[in-house]
Amino acid sequence: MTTLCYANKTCAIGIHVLLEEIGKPYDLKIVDFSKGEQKTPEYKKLNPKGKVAALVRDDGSVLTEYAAIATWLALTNPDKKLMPTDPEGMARTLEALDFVVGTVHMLSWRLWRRPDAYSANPAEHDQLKERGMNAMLDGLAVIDDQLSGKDYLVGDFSIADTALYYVEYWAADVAGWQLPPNVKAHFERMKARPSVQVSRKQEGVA
Ligand SMILES: N[C@@H](CCC(=O)N[C@@H](CS)C(=O)NCC(=O)O)C(=O)O
Repeated sequence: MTTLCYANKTCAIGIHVLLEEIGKPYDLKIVDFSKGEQKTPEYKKLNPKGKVAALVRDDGSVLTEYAAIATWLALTNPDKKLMPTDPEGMARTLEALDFVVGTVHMLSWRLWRRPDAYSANPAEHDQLKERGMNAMLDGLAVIDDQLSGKDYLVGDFSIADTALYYVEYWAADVAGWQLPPNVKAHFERMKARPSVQVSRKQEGVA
């Protein structure tokens, strides 16, 4: 049995969607940030980084980091075709995935969401949030161009799309920003997938 350790409405929603796409049994664990559960000794025994997503695999070993978990899920479930297997397609998938996770999420969204992590001075927080929002919208504009004429980031649906889905959810539904047109269409396409609908229902996002 695969267990997903998961925090409500965070980047782990993309891993949740992937597990639904794969369709094998798994357990969902909610790590409640409002109670600081990600920093408890019990959770840090599982993931010393004190973050989600974390995946406990059938052999009991733990895998962390979105890109690593998503790539491992894709490679161990080749019949689900969650990423291309040719060198060019694989490289393009990781390129798109890394941009979403590394730049749009970690460098941009986090600045908007957690200005306190960058400055202890509340007077600076509005400016930091504005920089985060602008960086996020710049990143989404780049992705909008990449999506031109395409349904998904690298052709067919892939692990890069589940990452894009979680930042779309944050930008549109949490922050209330207008998504650029191709990104908005991608978000709607993702929400039409049964896997996303299950995950939204379980998270109370729908
Ligand atoms: N680079 C990590 C990012 C993990 C991360 O920042 N997770 C956030 C939720 S999206 C988290 O667990 N935050 C809890 C905290 O910082 O206390 C990944 O790709 O999985």
